[in-house]
Amino acid sequence: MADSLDIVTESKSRMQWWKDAKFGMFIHWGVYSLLGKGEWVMYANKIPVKEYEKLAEEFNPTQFDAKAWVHCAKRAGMKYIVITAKHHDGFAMYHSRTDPFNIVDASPFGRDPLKELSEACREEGIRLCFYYSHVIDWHHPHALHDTFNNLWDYELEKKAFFRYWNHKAKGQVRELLTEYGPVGLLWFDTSGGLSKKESEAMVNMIRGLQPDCLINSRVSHWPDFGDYQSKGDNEIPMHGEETREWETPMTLNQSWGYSTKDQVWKSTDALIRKLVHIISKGGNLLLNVGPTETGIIPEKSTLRLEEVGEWLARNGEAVYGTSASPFPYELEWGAVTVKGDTLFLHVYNRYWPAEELVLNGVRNTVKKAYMLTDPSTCHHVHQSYQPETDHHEMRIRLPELPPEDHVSVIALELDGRIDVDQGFIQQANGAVKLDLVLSEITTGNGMNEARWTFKAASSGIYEVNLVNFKKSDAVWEQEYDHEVTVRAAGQTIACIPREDKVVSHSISCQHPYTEIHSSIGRIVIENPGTYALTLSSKLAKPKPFGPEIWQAAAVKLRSVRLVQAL
Ligand code: FHN
Repeated sequence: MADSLDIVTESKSRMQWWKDAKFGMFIHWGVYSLLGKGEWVMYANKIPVKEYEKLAEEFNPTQFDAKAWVHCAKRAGMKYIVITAKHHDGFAMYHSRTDPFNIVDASPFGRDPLKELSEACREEGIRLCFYYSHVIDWHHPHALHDTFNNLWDYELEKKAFFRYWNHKAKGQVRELLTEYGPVGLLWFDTSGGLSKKESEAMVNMIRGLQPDCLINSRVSHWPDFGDYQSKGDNEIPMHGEETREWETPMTLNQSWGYSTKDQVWKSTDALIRKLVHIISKGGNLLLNVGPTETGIIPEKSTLRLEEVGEWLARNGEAVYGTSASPFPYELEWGAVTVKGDTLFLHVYNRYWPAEELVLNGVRNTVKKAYMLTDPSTCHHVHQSYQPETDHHEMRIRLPELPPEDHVSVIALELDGRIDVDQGFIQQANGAVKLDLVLSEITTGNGMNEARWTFKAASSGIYEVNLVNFKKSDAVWEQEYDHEVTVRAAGQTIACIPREDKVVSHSISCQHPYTEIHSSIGRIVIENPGTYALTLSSKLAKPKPFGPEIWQAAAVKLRSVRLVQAL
């Protein structure tokens, strides 16, 4: 029997390719693509199984070209593909011998797209991975989820879950692991209602068939399952929020499956910023495309992916195989990654500073600073230290205009292992951002108290704001039905937070959430130095227990942001 050290070592080496890869393609494709209303259309419109089977008879994606899809992923700089082998509609997108409701036996297409993809991926060195909806299955009479079941065809009382689980779910996972060569990763979803024992049985079966195949956390709703944490859809955590490896599944517009109506596309600029932002926090980005019923990835997606790929072709050194930013907070001008003794500063062009970039808290000496796309450049760096406040400041002289499209990367070669002040320190734009997840939280009487210490580099008047993520259907006044109190530097300010400012270009807040700032008041900092700050609010909650699949909270209080006003 392997001891726990062996298990950790095994998991680490199994994970290495995925950790280095950083960027993958998610593909939601199935019979539902015919209707162009997303992958939940069967449930939303209560389409009877018999009618849905007729739709399958019309599903004939003759333009599907596995090589073209794999090239598209490769050109985008993606290193792995996760495709829906079976989504919640129960239709297998491969030739399953376990259940005839599959693309070869139940549609006129007659080809096995997963076989073709596995060959194309092998030729191109891309890891092929499968999404499998193991609990929700609206086609099978005995599939049983804790919430989302087909109750328009079947009766809850007559369901015998084991009949679905042992035959279809386990049988199909076995097929995927035995007939398509090495599988990089099995991506499970929506496991509500699955027992711990059933979750363990699934994991053990996978480990027995392909020990190197990774498993995401959604294989179970019990904590600590799988090799890494799948964040909620479109969710980006704060620094330090995750103790495990993690990945954000993200839509290019607001839908997973093909949708004719949804035209809310993320721009290339936003996509590149989100990619480097996620990597700088230590995560992977799994970015989705929803091909059409004919088998084409929509042009709005391919164009954006190509542009991301062009950027990565020039700047990939600062992305692949890097590790997370050593700063315990978000930097407002961009993101940071690390490789060996080199620090990469990904400066968002929209925040390109005039003349110089100021970075606080780095204790190392910089040996050389250059633009990643032109290592022959050498930028002047001035470093200083204030012993009274233990404050390290670095000023990097920059060209007037950013040299790259979207995000320009500055490489800093340091004199040794990166050493950064781990406290919350004021950034060059005068802001100090205190994230809830890195506070000490005391709970009690409904009103919780979060506490931080921070370093102010200069004296002055500071505006105090709360940073919130508000869900589209949330009623603000129901969440903030109480006064919030902030105490710092011997002063107390209090108010009921309002929705004062909507941040439309938020980097970490995404659909269905919007970033809202609430002004709480002002505090005076008499002298530079270290201060304690406490925040009392019902919404100052500790990290929720267990995996969060559908992001649940109506309003998430993320941070307190101080910014020097005068
Ligand atoms: O219900 C699914 C949804 O259709 C989609 O597949 C996403 C992708 O992460 N997962 C579920 C909801 O979290």
